[in-house]
Amino acid sequence: MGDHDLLKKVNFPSDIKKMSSEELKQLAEELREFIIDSVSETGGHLAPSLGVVELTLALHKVFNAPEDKIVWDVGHQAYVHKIITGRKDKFHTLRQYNGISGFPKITESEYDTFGVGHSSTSISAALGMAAARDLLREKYKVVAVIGDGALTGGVAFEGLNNAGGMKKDMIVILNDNEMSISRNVGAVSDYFTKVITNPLYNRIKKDVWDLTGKIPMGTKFVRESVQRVQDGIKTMITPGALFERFGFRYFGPVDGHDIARLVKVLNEIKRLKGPILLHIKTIKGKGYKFAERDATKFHGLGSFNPETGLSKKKKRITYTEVFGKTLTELAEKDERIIGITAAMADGTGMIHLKNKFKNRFFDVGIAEQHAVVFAGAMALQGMKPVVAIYSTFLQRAYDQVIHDVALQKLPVVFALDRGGIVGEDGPTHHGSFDLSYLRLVPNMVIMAPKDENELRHMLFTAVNYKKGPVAIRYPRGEGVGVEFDSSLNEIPIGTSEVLKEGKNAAIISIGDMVHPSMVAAEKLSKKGYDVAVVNARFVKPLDREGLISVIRKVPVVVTVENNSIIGGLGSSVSDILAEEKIDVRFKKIGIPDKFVAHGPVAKLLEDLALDSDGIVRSVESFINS
Ligand SMILES: Cc1ncc(C[n+]2csc(CCOP(=O)(O)OP(=O)(O)O)c2C)c(N)n1
Repeated sequence: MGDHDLLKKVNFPSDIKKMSSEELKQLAEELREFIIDSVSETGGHLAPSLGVVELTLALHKVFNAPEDKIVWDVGHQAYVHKIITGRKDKFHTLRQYNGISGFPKITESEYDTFGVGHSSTSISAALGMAAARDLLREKYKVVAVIGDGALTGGVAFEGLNNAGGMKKDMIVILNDNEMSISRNVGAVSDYFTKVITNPLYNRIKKDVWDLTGKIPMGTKFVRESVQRVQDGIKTMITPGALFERFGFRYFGPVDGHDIARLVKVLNEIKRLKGPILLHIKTIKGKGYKFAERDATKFHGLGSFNPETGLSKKKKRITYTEVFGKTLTELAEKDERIIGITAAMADGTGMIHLKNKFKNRFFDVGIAEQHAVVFAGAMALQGMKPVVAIYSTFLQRAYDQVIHDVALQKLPVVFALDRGGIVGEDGPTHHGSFDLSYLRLVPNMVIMAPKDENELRHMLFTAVNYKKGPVAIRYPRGEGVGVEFDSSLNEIPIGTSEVLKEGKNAAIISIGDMVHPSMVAAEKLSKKGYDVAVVNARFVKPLDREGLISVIRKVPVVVTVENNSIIGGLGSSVSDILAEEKIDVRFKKIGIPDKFVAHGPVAKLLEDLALDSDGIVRSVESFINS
């Protein structure tokens, strides 16, 4: 690693204001080394941040943050922003327990203008700021930075549409690297590629930029005429026609790694009125050969060896892999099974289906709402859609789950990966709410497997269930390490299983909490307590009869779930107790009514007393209270 002579001197944006283009270029290289080195230890979103080093420097040189507002979309690319806004010395704590967040966070820094983690919100947030600014007669600039992937999300278009109509002064920078996590999809992305690779466009691109990229001068009449001609030319031959129709003035595309050019262009457009869109072209993972070669792997990853780019090997198969492989296996036998992902083919394991049955795999872009409606319609027409969406991102499509799928009893399978605490990505990404938010939806079947083997049976059960939607939620990361059964069996809907009998207390547990509950019961038995353990398997329909018969045999019942304590498994068991007037001492263990910070999953679960020792403590003290 170099000496980082320039980076040493940089802590705040004021430190780069006077730097020349040459110095900024050098600083960009130093920043890349610094980030690669640090993220190889902490893990994180490497390739997105490497792609916007020059853009971030240019933005902070030209605009005056924190007065001017820079709004990052998703926020996974904001590492340079963090480093040069007072957090260089804490950067090694990125995503670590008690360390700085992997995403912009308003409580972390005044330079982080809006909390983010989920995609496609930046234009709406920037417009909200611009509207508030004007009402309060303030003067600052507002700049949203959105990726071409994030632009596939509907909310981004809602923001564009509203912004173009409101004509507020604001700038949207489109960071186009042709990648979402995998290659970007959809008509807008195709359109950019087609226009930009068009030979006519390429021949006159430079002249057009020179002609149209400057602020019109002269009298009002000249200005307006020039403007009209410019707009006409641009609409014909630049990729900006789309944005011009949305009421934005379009500039670009500009090489997003040419820092001198970026600074010049930003200085020019900064003074313009109305909604402006600047289109820049960047390379995801720029400057780190492994990330440039495989931007999907380096989009977000755990620790790795910076010399080789190799990640640490996982010990056991992950739930994601088991899901993806089982789905593909099922799809081999049933040609009506199709897979849908909202831009997460790799993250959800759908990639296995894509590799085998390309025409039965649908990447719809970062468009969870659309994914769910699309799946509903597919189901109605006789297909068996399996929609794999991370628990936290299905929140986006809640109304579609209710209105488009459940209300019509459509047999859509929701594979909810990353259910429960997810770790380093933190509160924007924990899947803390799904059991609760799905439980109140009529017609839903909700299950959660105790291990990777049960996940296979649940998926098999789900694709064969015809009466309505089924959600299977499972955690991030490695399975428990159990053997797989040789055949797949349907689990009767709404049945629990008693894993251990006991007379002092019963633990009713679900999903990834079943295994630690069993370990806790063993530890309790060494302390002289005879505790039963039930794997609830279903939150809906709950195994009413089965659970009542267990509950009636013990004086103490404890439910354990890696889900909000409000509205999940514990709440549904407590409903039964009230309805049946069962007199038993009852306690719910789960995620309390707060947003859980980031850190390693094991540590966070320990803090929440959701590890086996925590369960032992809770059960023992409750028995003795
Ligand atoms: C609602 C939602 N769905 C999915 C994701 C997961 N996700 C994070 S970044 C990303 C791709 C973003 O692509 P782009 O905006 O082009 O930025 P790039 O990483 O290419 O710089 C996805 C799908 C998310 N953050 N939010």
